Amino acid sequence: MKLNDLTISKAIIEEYRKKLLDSLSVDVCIVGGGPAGMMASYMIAKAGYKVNLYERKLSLGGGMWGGGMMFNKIVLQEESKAILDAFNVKLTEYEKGYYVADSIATVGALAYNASNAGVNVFNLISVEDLKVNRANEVEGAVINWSSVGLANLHVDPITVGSKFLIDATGHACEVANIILKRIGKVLYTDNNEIMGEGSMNADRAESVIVGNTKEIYKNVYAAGMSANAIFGTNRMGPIFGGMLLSGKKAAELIIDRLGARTESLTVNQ
Ligand code: 48H
Repeated sequence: MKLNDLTISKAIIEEYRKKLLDSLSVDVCIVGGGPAGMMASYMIAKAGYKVNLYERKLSLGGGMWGGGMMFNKIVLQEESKAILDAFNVKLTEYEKGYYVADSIATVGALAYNASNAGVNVFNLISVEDLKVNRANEVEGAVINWSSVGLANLHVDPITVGSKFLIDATGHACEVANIILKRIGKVLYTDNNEIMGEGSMNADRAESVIVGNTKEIYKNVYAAGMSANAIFGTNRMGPIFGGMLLSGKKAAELIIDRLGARTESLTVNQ
């Protein structure tokens, strides 16, 4: 077959344009495509809702690729085994209750299943601000190409509307920071601010992360490492079960409010 370069260009532009227009007003915007964000997006899409996943970098995966100190293996505990099994990620039981997975395979499985489930994935796009109405309610995300920020260009962003947002930005808890900057000290924490993450303690951190996965401001939820940072609890190091369970919990809370039953975790073949 003789290939036409212009058809290739047209195919990319038209298909991306469709995706962009289809994602201007959605049920949920997720900021951050690490393990927590990918997991939440998968569950929300599987439940039949429209969800956008924004990732600043070229690739999804956040801090998962590098395992611990660039040794590309991750540890997962018993409670998260069912999720990895559902995604067909190979696990080795290192010691009773401690499972080891290949970080590359795990990121790949999460990204593949999220995209296949119908998540509108936007890599290379940063959420730089929030859409806030006169009643100080968050109504969506303000997005721009990450390259605009990297090149320090003065280019205005555009806006996307959503009923709910998830801060899955990891240690930086960027959505919570934007709320503090734009709206004030209104977070649903003890001091209404970001309480800051505590020292490394896997046992403590993983035992509280699902509980910390909750609404941080009206219609805005925290998932993953940002949840522990916002509520002032520990970091956990290279154990990733809590990230997946937290993403799942955030999705369940939002699906509940959107008014549907959560589909059981299934993997698209
Ligand atoms: C678009 C953004 C923006 C933005 C950030 O860091 P992540 O992997 O986050 P989690 O919570 O899914 O997983 C945390 C885990 O990776 C980790 O760091 C652990 C377990 N640490 C323990 C420890 O002790 O250190 O992913 C967040 C993603 C990244 O890919 C960012 O690029 C992206 O969010 N991001 N994307 N717009 N404003 N801010």
